[in-house]
Amino acid sequence: MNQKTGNLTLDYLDADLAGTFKSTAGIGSADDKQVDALAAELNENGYVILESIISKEQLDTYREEIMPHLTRTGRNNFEGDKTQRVYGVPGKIYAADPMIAHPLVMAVLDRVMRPNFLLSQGQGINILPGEVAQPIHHDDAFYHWPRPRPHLGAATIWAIDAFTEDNGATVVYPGSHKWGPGAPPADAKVVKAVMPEGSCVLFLGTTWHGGGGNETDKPRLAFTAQYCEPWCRTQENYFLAVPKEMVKSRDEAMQRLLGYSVHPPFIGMVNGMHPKRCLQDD
Ligand SMILES: O=C(O)CCC(=O)C(=O)O
Repeated sequence: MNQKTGNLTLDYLDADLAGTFKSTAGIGSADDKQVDALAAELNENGYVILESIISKEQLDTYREEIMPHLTRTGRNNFEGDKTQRVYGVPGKIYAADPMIAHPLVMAVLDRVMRPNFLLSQGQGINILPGEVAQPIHHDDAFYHWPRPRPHLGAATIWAIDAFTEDNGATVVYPGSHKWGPGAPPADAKVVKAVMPEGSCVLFLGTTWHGGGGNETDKPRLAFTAQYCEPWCRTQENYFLAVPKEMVKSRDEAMQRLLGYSVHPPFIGMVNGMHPKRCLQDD
């Protein structure tokens, strides 16, 4: 606080005021040059593909644990008549955590989002044979703020099965994050995020994209993690969707992403204190 004028100063707005639980912003770790290059590509094209960055063992564990939860197909054409979805994944299993808090993804997001960005949605998606293409969209659309504008979020879609030309690979419109209002023009360039299993496509919340149609006879299994700026409302309410015991047993990175963190000076506080105190009091 500026004592003379009584105005909040910028220093105060950015200060980590918490005494006990310091900020865990900057949880990513990767080679700086690699991260610079990926962030530049993301800012230029609106998306980037990170190839083969989780292990076969992690993929297998996720597949085994998510499958019992994929019991329902969609309720509308956005969710997809032949697409199984499960929401609130961090409240059901731990096996998506290596994707949600992947160090390379975190490091790239640290370059394009404010410190202490949050997880906004964690969803399992299984596109079944015969599914048609999902309506294209950009994920930030529900934050009603006119385009062109900066992104307020970003998302990963992880290929648990390899994404191919014809099994429903995510379609992405390069450069569309810079577009103004309205749907993509008919002649807009579109690419398919064809990638090996264990890879993800990372795109900005303003980038137009959609799930592809599955013309094969096998499902296309994926996991998507969406992130938002630390001052935005998250799509999923993790305080209700993730049992406290499951939060307590997670590392600091996951706790922060699930909302047990503060965007300085005080967004996220509980009774004027850091929300992590609520993990201690019982
Ligand atoms: O499944 C995909 O490839 C994309 C899914 C998507 O964009 C969504 O459900 O919002």
